[in-house]
Amino acid sequence: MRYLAQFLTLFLYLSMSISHAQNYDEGQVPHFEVPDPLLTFKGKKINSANEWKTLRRSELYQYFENNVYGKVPEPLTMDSYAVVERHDNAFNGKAKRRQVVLTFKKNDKVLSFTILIYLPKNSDKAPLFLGYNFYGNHTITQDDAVLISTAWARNNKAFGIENNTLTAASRGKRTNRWAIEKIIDAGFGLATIYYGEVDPDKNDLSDGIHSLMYGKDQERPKKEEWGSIAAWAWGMGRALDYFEKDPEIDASKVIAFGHSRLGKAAIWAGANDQRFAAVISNNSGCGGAALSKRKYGETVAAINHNFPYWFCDNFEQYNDNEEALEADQHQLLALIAPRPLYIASAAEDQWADPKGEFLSAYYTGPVYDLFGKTGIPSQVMPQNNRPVHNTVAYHIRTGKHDVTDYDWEQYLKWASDFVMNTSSK
Ligand code: GTR
Repeated sequence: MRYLAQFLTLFLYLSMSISHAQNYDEGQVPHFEVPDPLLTFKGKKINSANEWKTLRRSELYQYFENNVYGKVPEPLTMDSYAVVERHDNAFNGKAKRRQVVLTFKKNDKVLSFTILIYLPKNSDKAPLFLGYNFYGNHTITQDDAVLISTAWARNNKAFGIENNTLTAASRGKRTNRWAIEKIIDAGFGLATIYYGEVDPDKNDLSDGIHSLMYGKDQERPKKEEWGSIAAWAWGMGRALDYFEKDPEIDASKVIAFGHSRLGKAAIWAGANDQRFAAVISNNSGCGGAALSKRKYGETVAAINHNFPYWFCDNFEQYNDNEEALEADQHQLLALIAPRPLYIASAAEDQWADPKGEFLSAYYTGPVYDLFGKTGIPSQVMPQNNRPVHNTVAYHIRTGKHDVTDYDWEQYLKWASDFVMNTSSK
């Protein structure tokens, strides 16, 4: 009896660890059929851009909304905004700086977040990149005037963050990820928000923007309702609402940008809101650009296990069950069409499955074709540091999971060609 019990425990342990083991061997990637973006769930073939827009796009959008990211329970518009700080000579006179607080109210609750904006001095109405940061607006620059968030933050010894509180000790700690001067020199603005002000990145959905939408005694979203990624995506849309009111910003040229989990949020923001002119996903991986059905690196089960609050509860039905997904992430990316889309990977970031990110960008091709736009021309991955720039763009650079100057140089060149000069592309 005792042996039987021991055997059963061992068996259970092994089968659990096998099912959660991460695969990094291309030979072990399961064979699967890539779901056709141009075939409706009922089997109708889509033949035109108009059919895509009216028949297919909405059913795919709803699929991702109900099964992956979760629905926003109700629309909520900004109650007010205030430009709390402004200066016209930031970055040695190159840039204008604005800090704008947006406030939301519902059910006797209030939420505010602060957008830090740098705009090129010589532009009347600037295109801009909008992207969240991980540790507060003040970490992206040495600029002393940048306000320090009071929202909850993850402790980080190297950044001097203790007691979940941000202080001046972390000022400028993430300048390496934000090529602000290059962005300004290329004629773009940059807007950033500390994501923890919209929804703290912890396993607790009773706080952040979620809390404004609950009924009496409710503490969790329903199973088809939003997790944190959808909350962050929602915040990007609200920032865009503000940009539409700001005469210094060209709201028709706002590029949603994000790295990693915030790359997942940027893609979902671009899918939700077709006012975003373009989307850039930097190393977004599982639940972002990477194909889930490849089960390479991070899997659906792994991400739901480690971050159970990022997606809606319905997503859990696909743990170790990617076969059951009726749509994969290339179809999420296709929701960005016909707008410019850039997917970037890093060679050492195998957890994010660079090949799965590449193929996902590649498989958007038929949808971009319908609009006469050019996607990724070949199914063969480009070499490291050899970007492919079309309306759909891709690069894999050498190095780790990160955002580097190299990445920004590519984004700026591509955005100048494909977001600013749209006539010929
Ligand atoms: C990892 C997570 C990834 C990615 C990354 C990040 O731990 O597994 O999906 O989002 O965090 O955001 O840096």
